[in-house]
Amino acid sequence: MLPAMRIASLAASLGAALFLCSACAPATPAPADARYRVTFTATWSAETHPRNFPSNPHFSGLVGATHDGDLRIWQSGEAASGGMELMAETGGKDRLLSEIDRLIADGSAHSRLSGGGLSTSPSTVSLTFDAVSSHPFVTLVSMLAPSPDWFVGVSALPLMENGAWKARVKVPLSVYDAGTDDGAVFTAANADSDPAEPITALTSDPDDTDFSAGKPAVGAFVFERL
Ligand SMILES: [Ca+2]
Ligand SMILES: [Ca+2]
Repeated sequence: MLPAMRIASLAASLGAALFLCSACAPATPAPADARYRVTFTATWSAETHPRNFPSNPHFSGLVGATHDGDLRIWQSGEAASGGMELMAETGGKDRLLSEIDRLIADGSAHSRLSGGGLSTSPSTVSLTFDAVSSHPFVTLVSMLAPSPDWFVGVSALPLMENGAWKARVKVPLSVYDAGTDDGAVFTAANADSDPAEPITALTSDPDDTDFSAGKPAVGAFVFERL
């Protein structure tokens, strides 16, 4: 082999080695933890939802968790957990937070989210939380009140995309029926569903409420990276 060819060959080998080396290098390091603020803006009013609009519209305290991509704390089409039932029927957070604490102990959830509610609607409230790249999904719910078992929320919303934290995510809020109480109107007396039905987007008799397949929306969550 002529020296010039040998050099060229060596250079090609080196180039290939460098290419391979960079290809084999660990992926871009996971981004650092992120801090988010979620703002819950409720627009639900007698103007947006006139049918039987209640005299004391409000939303219960925000409750949820950050978690991995496999966990579903609630999901349309699946049965509500005991904690989700209590949240959707009374706004109580304790049982759901206990369930979340167990999920944290198991490793599928990372941190609990617990914040204020809205004493009236329309109005707004916000909550700040930290997220880690190993658990970049968020689930967050609030009871629509008064109501039998109706709630708003997100389930396993991804805060990362292509390995980077999202700067802003806006989610319009449909209304879900937890499937755990048979009441048909906002102020219905307790009527435990036996057996319970799956969680569904709320479709109501038009004489009872304006909701069909969970819409019109009653507000939005806006997640913003701080
Ligand atoms: Ca129901
Ligand atoms: Ca019930």
